[in-house]
Amino acid sequence: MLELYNFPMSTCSQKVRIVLAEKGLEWKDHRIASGDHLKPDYLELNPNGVVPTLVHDGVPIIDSSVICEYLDEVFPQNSTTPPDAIGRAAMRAWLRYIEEVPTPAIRYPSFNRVLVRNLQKMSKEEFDRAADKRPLRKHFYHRMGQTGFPKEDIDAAFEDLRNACGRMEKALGETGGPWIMGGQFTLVDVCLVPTIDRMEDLGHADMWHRSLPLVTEWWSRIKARPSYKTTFYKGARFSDAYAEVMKETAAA
Ligand SMILES: N[C@@H](CCC(=O)N[C@@H](CS)C(=O)NCC(=O)O)C(=O)O
Repeated sequence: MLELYNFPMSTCSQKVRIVLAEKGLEWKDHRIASGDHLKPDYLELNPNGVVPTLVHDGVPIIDSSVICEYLDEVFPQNSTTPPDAIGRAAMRAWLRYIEEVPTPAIRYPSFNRVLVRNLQKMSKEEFDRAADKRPLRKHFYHRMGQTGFPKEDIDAAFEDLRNACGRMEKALGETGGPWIMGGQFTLVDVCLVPTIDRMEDLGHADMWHRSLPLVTEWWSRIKARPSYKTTFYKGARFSDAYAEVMKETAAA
C-alpha cells in the first residue's frame, strides 16, 4: 500500500504525483492541512517537517527526488531512469542541480507573491514562533519576515531560474530531445515540471516562451502527457486557490 502525505500546491509533492501517475500506481492521498506538517505525528514520519512523505507498507520514505528514485526502482514499469550507469550518473547530476538551483529559487517568487500573505495576519510573536519551529526553514522564514524577501533575493532567484531554462534549452539541443536526456522521459523531466508550471502560473512563461524554442516545445509535450493533468488537478495551482491574490499582485 502506497500513501502520500502532500500538499496540492507543493512543487515537491507534484514531482512525486507525476511519477505515481506515470506508473499508473494506486495510492492513498493524504492532503494534509498547512501546519499539520509541523505536528509531532508527522515529524515522526518526516523529521524535516516538509512534504512530501511517501509511506510504503508502513515504511516512510522522505525527500521528493529520493521518493521518485525509490518508486522507479520498486515499480520498474514505464521506467524513468536510464538503463546504463553513465546515463544514471548524468540523471543524478541533473537531480542534484535541480535541488540546488531551480527548486529553491522558485520559492522566492512563490512566497513573495502569494504565501507570505498567510503569515501577515499573525502577530510578530506568532510569526517568530511559526518560523522557529520549522526544522529546515527557520532562517528562510526569518529572512522573508512578514513583508517578503528583499528585491536582491528575488533578482538572484530569477537569475537562477533563467539559467536553469538556458541549461534545458542547451540539453534539448544537444540530445535532440524530445526529452531533456534524449529519447527517454526521465526523472530530470519530472523534477523540472513543477518549477516550470509554477513560473507559468506566476506569469513568467516569457522566460522561455518564444526566446527558447526547444523548451517551449518540450513544455507543450509535457502538458500533453496524461500525468500532467492528473498531477495538476483543480486546486493544485496558485491561480486556482489564490485567484484574488494573484490578480491583486499582478496589478501591483
Ligand atoms: N528536499 C525536500 C524539500 C521539501 C519541501 O521544501 N517541501 C515544502 C513544500 S514544496 C514544504 O513542505 N514546506 C513547508 C514549510 O514551508 O513549512 C523534498 O524535496 O522533499
